[in-house]
Amino acid sequence: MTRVFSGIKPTGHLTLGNYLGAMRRWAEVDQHRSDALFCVVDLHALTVDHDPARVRRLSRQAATLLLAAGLDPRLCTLFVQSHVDEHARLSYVLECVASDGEMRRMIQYKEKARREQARGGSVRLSLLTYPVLMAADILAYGTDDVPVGDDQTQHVELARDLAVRFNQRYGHTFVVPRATHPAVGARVMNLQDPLSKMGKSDDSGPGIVYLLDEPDVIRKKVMRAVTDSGREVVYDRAAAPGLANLLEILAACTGGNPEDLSGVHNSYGALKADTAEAVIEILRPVQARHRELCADPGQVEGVLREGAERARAMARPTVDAAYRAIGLLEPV
Ligand code: AQP
Repeated sequence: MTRVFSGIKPTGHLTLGNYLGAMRRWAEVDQHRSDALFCVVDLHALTVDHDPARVRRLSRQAATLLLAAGLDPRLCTLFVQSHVDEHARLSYVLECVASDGEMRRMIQYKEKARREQARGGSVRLSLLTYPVLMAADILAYGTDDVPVGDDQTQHVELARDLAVRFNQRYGHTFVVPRATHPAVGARVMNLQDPLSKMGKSDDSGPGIVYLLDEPDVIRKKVMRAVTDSGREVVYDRAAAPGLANLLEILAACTGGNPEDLSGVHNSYGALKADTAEAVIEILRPVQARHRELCADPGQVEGVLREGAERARAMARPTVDAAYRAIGLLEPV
């Protein structure tokens, strides 16, 4: 059975981008068709300026929202990265096959380092090595497929390169993984800046739809989305990125196709109103289930405890094998 691994970073409240680009497919497809592990990757949240209490709160919230979105612990393994030591153990070994140059070429590193510097902060070393830890997350489990939004493709490519390099130098140890993407919703853009991804740690609140936003808030955000000059509703990513983003969101929520949907709206207002209602409808059951789970926090804790036990048992043999292969003496 195909092994699938994917994660979500508790760096902010989860967004519609996280849901359409990743979580929904994890729940609807991946956990049913594969041996799937999903992880709240909290160590990754420490790579930028952070508030410890907030990271803890967001980690719990992310796990709760993943369950609310439909992950079922009878079908998949859900856990928190820092509860399984194998990730950090393997990350160090992979740092020994990665190069400084390939880390500095990572687009997300360049963007986030720039952002940290603009805020007057220093760039943490862990931001540079983040993709290696992500490679460890993936490789520790013998992962075949990594379902992600297309912003993560470069990081999965790095995991592939490190797996191949390690296997060539030290003997076959890792499965070489590949990224898989949803057909629509792979890149949901910021409503106020349709050339930038809708990212949960961005500062532009009005451009981001959060999974726990109230319907009225969603309506307001979508109705105020930046559109393009012109009147006709056309689907053209390059010439009309704001409209294209709305059409893609509507398509991802309704199961349609952005091109066809452009033909059925004769004004920007009508497109926005339909998109807002489609988003509200798709998030309604997730929000309801989230409320139920919040009333029973012991349930979420139990899922995470069992998930970490299962994950540990799955990762340990591969990480031990990597330690032996690279030349470390077995513990006596
Ligand atoms: N806007 C997006 N469109 C489609 N997919 C997205 N994902 C994130 N944003 C979008 C996908 O969600 C999964 C979990 O993402 P993550 O939390 O690991 O990190 P990220 O990609 O860095 O997401 P954010 O929201 O942009 O976080 P920050 O702002 O902290 O960097 C991934 O599969 C991702 O592709």
